[in-house]
Amino acid sequence: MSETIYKANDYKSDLKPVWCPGCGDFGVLNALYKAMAELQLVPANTVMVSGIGCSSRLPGYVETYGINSLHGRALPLATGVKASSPEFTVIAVGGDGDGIAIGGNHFMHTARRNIDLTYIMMDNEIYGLTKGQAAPTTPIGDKTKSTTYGNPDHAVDPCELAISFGATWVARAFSGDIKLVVELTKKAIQHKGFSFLNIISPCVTWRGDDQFKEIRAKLAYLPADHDPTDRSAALRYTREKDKVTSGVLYDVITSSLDDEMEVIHQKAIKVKNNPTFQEMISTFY
Ligand SMILES: Cc1ncc(C[n+]2csc(CCOP(=O)(O)OP(=O)(O)O)c2C)c(N)n1
Ligand code: SF4
Ligand SMILES: [Mg+2]
Repeated sequence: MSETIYKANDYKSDLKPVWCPGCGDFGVLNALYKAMAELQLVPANTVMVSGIGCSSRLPGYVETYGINSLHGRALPLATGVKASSPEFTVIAVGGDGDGIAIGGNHFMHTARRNIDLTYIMMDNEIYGLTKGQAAPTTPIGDKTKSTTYGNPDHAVDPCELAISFGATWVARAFSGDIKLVVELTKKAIQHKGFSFLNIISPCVTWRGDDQFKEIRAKLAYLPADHDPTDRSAALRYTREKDKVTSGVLYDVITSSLDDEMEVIHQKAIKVKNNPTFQEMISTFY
């Protein structure tokens, strides 16, 4: 029996993206198709999960299982999918608003559990879908639909948050830098544990065409001698002002949620092999 070889086009669904022409999310999607083909991900063993937002439409454009869920809830749902079906490759995707504003609490707890899934954030520093309100990533002073005199709030850095929360693999890229986005998407999926890929993905409609130019002007790459196991160095690079530093900032190996659950499982089996339902329930009394 001949084995199926998947090409990038095989991962395209019948739905055509409804994103505005020039939206940065096209770059993320095209890079994802390529990365999936290079990894030969089996569509029937892959689940894409998102929240709500322009970027959260992405699962609909990929020929795998997909869930376009509730605003800010991609990560708890992805956790449920992975915990119940560990053999699946689970990729959560969404926007900066979805993941850091309403979903910020879930981001923290999913990262610290180090569950083996990938989280790709399409970061345009704005709420795109709801017509241009400021997000937690919007720079201070920027004028948006909700901050007409300038944003009074300090912005947060998603990579700094991810490292602080306990993510074991953290990287940044720019959606116009397709080759790097493909490479980092592959690495993120291959990482055992919670991997977080922050992709700066311009919103041409609410941040203007200039966002591409502005990001390109700030684009920087981690030096070849950067040690991704060095947490302080990773935090130093991600905090650099006026730079969008791309590459793998942080990469460490520690036990993942399924490793820890297996330890508990083994302990429980030692106490009582094949317990009855009543015996299991009685352990809670
Ligand atoms: C509970 C709830 N609150 C608010 C909304 C409205 N809402 C939908 S998408 C969104 C923000 C989207 O921004 P982001 O996640 O950055 O995605 P983008 O559209 O920029 O890709 C908001 C506030 C909602 N759908 N559900
Ligand atoms: S509003 Fe912005 S983020 Fe949404 S599709 Fe258009 S360009 Fe992309
Ligand atoms: Mg956004």
